[in-house]
Amino acid sequence: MLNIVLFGPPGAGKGTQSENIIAKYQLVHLSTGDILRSEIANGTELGREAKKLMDQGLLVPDEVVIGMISNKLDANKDAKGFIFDGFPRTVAQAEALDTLLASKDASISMMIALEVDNEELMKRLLLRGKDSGRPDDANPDIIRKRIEEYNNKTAPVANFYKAQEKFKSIHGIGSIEEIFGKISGTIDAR
Ligand code: B4P
Repeated sequence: MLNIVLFGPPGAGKGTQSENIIAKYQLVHLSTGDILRSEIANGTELGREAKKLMDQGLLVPDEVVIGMISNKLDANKDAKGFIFDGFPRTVAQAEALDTLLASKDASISMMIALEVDNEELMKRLLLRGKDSGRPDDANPDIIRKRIEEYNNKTAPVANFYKAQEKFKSIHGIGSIEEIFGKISGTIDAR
């Protein structure tokens, strides 16, 4: 199985590059952001609770996202592998993911981290906010809060995968094709 964690700050290109990775390697896409937005669109209780946090740029509680991922893994038993996009976002989520995968005799193959500076992140997210309808993209203060949450809670997840020698860093500025070329080179060299 090929199981990839795609990592990086908000706006680094995770969702964008996930589409390219799935098309080339036929992996199942598990984006916690997309799953949460679909819960919000369906007006579920989970979606209502998540929206309050997401609109402020805050992370949703670990147990909520871990439960969502567990359900998706169970629903895709025959998958060739998974791309985890926006998950794990805390060390507790990373530990839970290892446990979930071990119970299926599987493990993470690698973490690919997209490195992009704050100024470029702000530019990309405000641009997307013009037509995405995402309240968390429309306001610079909320974007700054998301970057702060990333630095405080998510950045330490890189050390978790460095300790397992699974961490691969990629410079995330340039054209989408150029960056995908570097990502697929890293995957193919495994
Ligand atoms: P996500 O949906 O994961 O959103 P994101 O961090 O903004 O990244 P995304 O993948 O959408 O953007 P991308 O970088 O591709 O999370 C949203 C919220 O959900 C979080 O703030 C949190 O509240 C909650 N959440 C999600 N997962 C959670 C978890 N595990 N635990 C707790 N809470 C969780 O792209 C951004 C823009 O850049 C796009 O417009 C794109 O076109 C552009 N772009 C991409 N590559 C580019 C390039 N090379 N050059 C120029 N522009 C580029």
